[in-house]
Amino acid sequence: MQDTQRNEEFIEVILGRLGEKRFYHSMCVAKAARELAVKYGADPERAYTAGILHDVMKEAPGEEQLQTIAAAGIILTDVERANKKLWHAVAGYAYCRDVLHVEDTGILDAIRYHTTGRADMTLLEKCVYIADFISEDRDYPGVEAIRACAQQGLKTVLFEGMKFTIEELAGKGQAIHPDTVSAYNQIIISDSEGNE
Ligand code: DGI
Ligand code: FE
Ligand code: FE
Repeated sequence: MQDTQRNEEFIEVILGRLGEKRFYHSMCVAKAARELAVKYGADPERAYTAGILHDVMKEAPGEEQLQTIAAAGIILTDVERANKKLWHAVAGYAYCRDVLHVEDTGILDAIRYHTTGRADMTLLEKCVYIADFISEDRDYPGVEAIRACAQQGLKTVLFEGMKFTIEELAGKGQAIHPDTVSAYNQIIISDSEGNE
C-alpha cells in the first residue's frame, strides 16, 4: 500500500504518541503542508502524510529518541547531540522508516529535515518546513507576517523562516545547525544570481 493511503493508521500512531496539543499541531501542519503543496506544485497527498508524521517522536523521552536514532545506524554530529530539540526530527525519520515502514524516501526526508531545513530541499521538504511555521495552531509573535510571506512565494517565505530561526537561536546563544546555515546561504546566493 502507498504511504499516502495509510493516513488513518498514521493518525492512530500519533494519537498514541502525542498529547492533545501536539496532536492538533500535527494535523494543522498536515493541512498547511497540503495547501502549500497545491500552491507550489508539490504532491499534496505526500505533503499531508509527512505533516501528520513530522513530530511523531517529539514527546518521546530523550533516551528513546537516541535509541531509535542509534538503532537506525545514524550517528549524530556534535551540534545535533548538543541540541535535544534537533533529535525528534532524526528520530522521527528513523521511526517512520524502521518501525512504521514508510517507504517513500521523499516523505522520510521531509520529516528528517523539517526542523533544520537543508540546501537543495525538495519542494515537498520546503512545504513541510514552511507548514510547521504557519500552521493554524501557531501563535508566536510574527506568525502573521510569515503567513503573509507564504502567499507571496516559496523563496520569500523560506528566507523569512530561516532568518527568524537563525536570529532567534543566535539571540539565545545557541548553536546553529550547518544544514540551516547552508539552506539560508543558498537562498541568499541564488537571489544575488537572480535564480529561482
Ligand atoms: O517541533 P516543532 O516545535 O513543531 O518545531 P521544530 O521542529 O521546527 O523545532 C523548533 C525548535 O528547534 C526551536 O526551539 C528551534 C530549534 N531549532 C531549529 N533549527 C535549529 C534549532 N536549534 C538549533 N540548535 N539549531 C538549528 O539550526
Ligand atoms: Fe518538529
Ligand atoms: Fe512541528
